[in-house]
Amino acid sequence: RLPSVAVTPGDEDFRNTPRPISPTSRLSCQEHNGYCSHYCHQEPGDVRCSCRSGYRLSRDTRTCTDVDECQDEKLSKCDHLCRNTAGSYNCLCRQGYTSPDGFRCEDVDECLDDRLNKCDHTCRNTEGGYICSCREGFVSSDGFRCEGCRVNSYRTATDVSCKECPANSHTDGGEKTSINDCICNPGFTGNPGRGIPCTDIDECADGENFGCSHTCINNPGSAHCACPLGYQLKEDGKTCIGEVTLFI
Ligand SMILES: [Ca+2]
Ligand SMILES: [Ca+2]
Repeated sequence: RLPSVAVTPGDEDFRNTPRPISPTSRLSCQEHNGYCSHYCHQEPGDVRCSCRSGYRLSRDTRTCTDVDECQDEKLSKCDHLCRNTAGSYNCLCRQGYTSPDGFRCEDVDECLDDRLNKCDHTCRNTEGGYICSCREGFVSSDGFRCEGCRVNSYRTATDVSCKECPANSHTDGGEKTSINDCICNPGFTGNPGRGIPCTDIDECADGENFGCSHTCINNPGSAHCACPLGYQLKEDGKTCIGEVTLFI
């Protein structure tokens, strides 16, 4: 056997080119590259074709066709997705992953990249993504931004959303972090932080009848004085004065 002669590879496609039919005709690499798609090797009485890497010689022994590496696990080593190309293939990673070597896919730590991390407060990296969370006293409506809990509500680190203060209690502002921030409304007594509900104070039972000269009427959050028929409450709201003449 003569040594193979490599001929300048051409990208010509001879599939549609009529060529002499072997064996009667003697092919030469000098003529139309021996009708080889890629490489032509001159051999006694004939030529032998070969292909560039990533291609396979077709059954006609002349034409080179692309190898679909993605269909063969022995040829492609993609972690996630494989895309066949002419003569080769590419690996692709799903969103949230990056490839260090063009084959493997590794999770991106979005929390370490200010362009990727959209969290207002706390960022936690996850496989394929990341999760934002808000500090206590704040809540997120879109999963990224954090808004303070409104007045009369609070959120602890373990609460999913802001919780309303118990009945008859309030806070002195927003962004509250604990039920301890809920304080009883005026006229109510209790301690929500200790589980004691805020209940109405009976001001009439203070031993001084709330300062009323006659009748004391308790009501939620307060109390007021009242007078018997024929009496009138003075401007102080406490004292009933004189018998007023009734004109009937
Ligand atoms: Ca290919
Ligand atoms: Ca991630």
